[in-house]
Amino acid sequence: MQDNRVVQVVEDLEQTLLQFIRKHRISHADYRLATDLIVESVKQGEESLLFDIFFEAEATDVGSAGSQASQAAIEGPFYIPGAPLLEKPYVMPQREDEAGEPMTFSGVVSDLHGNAVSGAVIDVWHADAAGLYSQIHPNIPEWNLRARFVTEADGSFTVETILPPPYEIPKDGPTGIVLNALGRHFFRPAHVHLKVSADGFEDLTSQLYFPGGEFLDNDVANAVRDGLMFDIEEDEDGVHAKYDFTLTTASPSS
Ligand code: MBD
Ligand code: FE
Repeated sequence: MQDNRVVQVVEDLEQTLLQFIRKHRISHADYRLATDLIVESVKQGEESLLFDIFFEAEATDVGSAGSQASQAAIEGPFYIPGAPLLEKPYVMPQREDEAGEPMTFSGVVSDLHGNAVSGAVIDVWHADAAGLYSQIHPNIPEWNLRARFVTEADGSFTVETILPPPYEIPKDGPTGIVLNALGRHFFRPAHVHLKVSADGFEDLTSQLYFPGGEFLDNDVANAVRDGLMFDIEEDEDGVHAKYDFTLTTASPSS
C-alpha cells in the first residue's frame, strides 16, 4: 500500500521542480550540469555537506517547532556514531600535544520540571584547533575530539577539551563550486556538536556557539539560533563553557 504522505510530498516536489525548469528555462545542459554536480558530490563523499549547508537548518527548525526541549540544531555532515565512552574524569580523546586553548564544557541535564536526568549520554564531536575533524580529514587519530560520557546523579557533567576555531568547510569539491558561483564565503562560526539521549526522553541534537564569535551572523550553513550560545567564563585555566539542557519525555510512538 502507498503511504499517502510520501505520495503527496514527492508529487509536490516533482511538480515544484517541473515548474522550476519551465520558469528558469533550464536546458538539457543545465540539467546535466546539476545532476553531474550531485553525482560528483557523492563520489567525493560530500553529498551530506552539500545538502546540509543549504537545507538542514530549515528541516531542523520545522522538526523542532513547538518543542519545549532545549533549542535543537543541525547535526551537520560529520557526525560518526559509536564514539568511545569515557571514564571519569572526562577528557575528550586528543593527541599528546593537542593544539588549542584548554576548555571545560559543563552543564546539567534536566527534564521539563527541572528534575535532574542522571545517566543521560552526551555524545560530543568538534573540530581541532586547525578546524579539522577526525575521520573526515586525514592524519588525525580515529576518535580525536569525539566521545560520549554520562551525566551524574544530579544531572551534571564536566568534560575537558580544547576550544574549536571558526571552521572553513571544504572548498575543493562540488560544494565549493556552488558556493563560489554564489559568491559566498565558506565559514561556520566556532561550534561544538553534541547529542543528548536518555531513556524515556526525546533525543536532542544540538550545536553550541561562542558569544561574540566570528561568523555568528553569516554562517554558511545559516544554523545559528538564539538559545544555542554557551555561557562563557575565562580564567587562568582557560575557557569555561556552560550550557544546561532540558529534555522532553519521549512520545509513546517513538
Ligand atoms: C561542519 O562542521 C558543520 O557543522 C556543517 C554544518 C557543515 C560542514 C562542516
Ligand atoms: Fe561542525
